Amino acid sequence: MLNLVLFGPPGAGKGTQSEKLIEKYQLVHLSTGDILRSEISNGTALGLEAKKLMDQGVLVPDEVVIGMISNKLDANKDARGFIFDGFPRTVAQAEALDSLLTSKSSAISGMIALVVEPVELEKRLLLRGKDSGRPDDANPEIIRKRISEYNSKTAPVANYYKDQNKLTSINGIGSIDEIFSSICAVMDTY
Ligand code: B4P
Repeated sequence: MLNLVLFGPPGAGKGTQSEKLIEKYQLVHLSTGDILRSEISNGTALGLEAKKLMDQGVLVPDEVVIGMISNKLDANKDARGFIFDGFPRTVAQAEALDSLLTSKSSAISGMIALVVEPVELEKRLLLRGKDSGRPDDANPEIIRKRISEYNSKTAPVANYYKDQNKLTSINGIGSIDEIFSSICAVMDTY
């Protein structure tokens, strides 16, 4: 199985690159952001709770997203592998993911981290906010809150994988196709 963690701050291009990667490598795309937004649009209890937090730019509790990922792994038993996009976002989530995969005799193949500086992130998210309808993209203060959540809670996840010799960082600035080629060069070593 090929299991990739695609990592980076909000707006780094994780969702954008995942779309291209699943097509090329025939993997299942698991985006916790997308799963949460689908809970919100379906008006579930989980979605209502998550919306309050997401609209403020803060993370949803670990147990909620870990449960969602566990369900998705069970529902895709025949997958060739997974792209984890926006997950894990805390060290506790990374530890839980390792346990889930170990229990299925699998493991993370590697983490690819997209490196983009905050000024560019804010620019991209505000641009997307103009027509995405996402409340968390529309307001510069909320975007800054998301970047600060990333710096305090999510950035340490990179060290978790670095310690396992599984981290590769890639420049996330440039054309979407250039970045995709750099990611594929790493994918092909797995
Ligand atoms: P996500 O949905 O994961 O939101 P994101 O980080 O903003 O997405 P992404 O990084 O994929 O955006 P992309 O680059 O594709 O999370 C939203 C919220 O959900 C979080 O704040 C949190 O509250 C909650 N949540 C999700 N997962 C969680 C978890 N595991 N634990 C707890 N809470 C969780 O796109 C950005 C824009 O840049 C796009 O418009 C794109 O077109 C553009 N772009 C992409 N590549 C570009 C390039 N090379 N050049 C120029 N523009 C580019």
